[in-house]
Amino acid sequence: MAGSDVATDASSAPDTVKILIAGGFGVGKTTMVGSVSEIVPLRTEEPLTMAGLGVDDLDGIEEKRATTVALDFGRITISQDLVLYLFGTPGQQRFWFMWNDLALGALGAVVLVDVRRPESSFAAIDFFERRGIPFVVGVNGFFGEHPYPPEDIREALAVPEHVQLLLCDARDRESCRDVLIALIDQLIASAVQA
Ligand SMILES: Nc1nc2c(ncn2[C@@H]2O[C@H](COP(=O)(O)OP(=O)(O)OP(=O)(O)O)[C@@H](O)[C@H]2O)c(=O)[nH]1
Ligand SMILES: [Mg+2]
Repeated sequence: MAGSDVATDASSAPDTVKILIAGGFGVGKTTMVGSVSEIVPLRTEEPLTMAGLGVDDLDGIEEKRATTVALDFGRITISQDLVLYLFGTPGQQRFWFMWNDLALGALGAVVLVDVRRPESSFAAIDFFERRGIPFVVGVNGFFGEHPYPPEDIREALAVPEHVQLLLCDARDRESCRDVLIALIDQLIASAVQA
């Protein structure tokens, strides 16, 4: 019967969880959402122009041509019971006012760090700590290299011991998926403890 089919479908629908992908300017947030999303991601990027000279610090990201002005949106199915909706934040300080709205209803976050410029993601760590939103730190190797041991980066960014810190590559789907799974594991562990 059609009616009972609908009831069955509703009861077996996966849980959906909102996750933020945050971090400093140009650390690879849009790239990460794009790598891992199983749908064509929604992007709100605008070109970087001469108007940003002296405002946008392109040191280390000289090839960067566009910047997120609102959000990225993607989706990944972790298991038949769990689907993550991913919201990438804008990285530039002039768009940070949007973070509060983007964070509404988020269960957790990935703070992405560019291994060459870790300090650019310090404000993101501070943002989630202050609000008590659980997060993990993903250290994007950028050129596939990880020159510093994770504990040095943890110390440099004062990441607490209970927060997982993982080395990753924002361009690599499996690597990004591992970071998200670490976040889910951390969320489940803290829910069990509560
Ligand atoms: N080589 C390399 N390039 C990367 C990597 N991640 C991102 N990029 C490039 O670096 C630039 C910045 O990446 P984005 O994904 O736009 O960074 P973002 O954090 O979304 O930037 P904003 O939204 O402007 O804050 C782009 O040109 C990417 O193609 C990486 O892991 N390795
Ligand atoms: Mg972006």
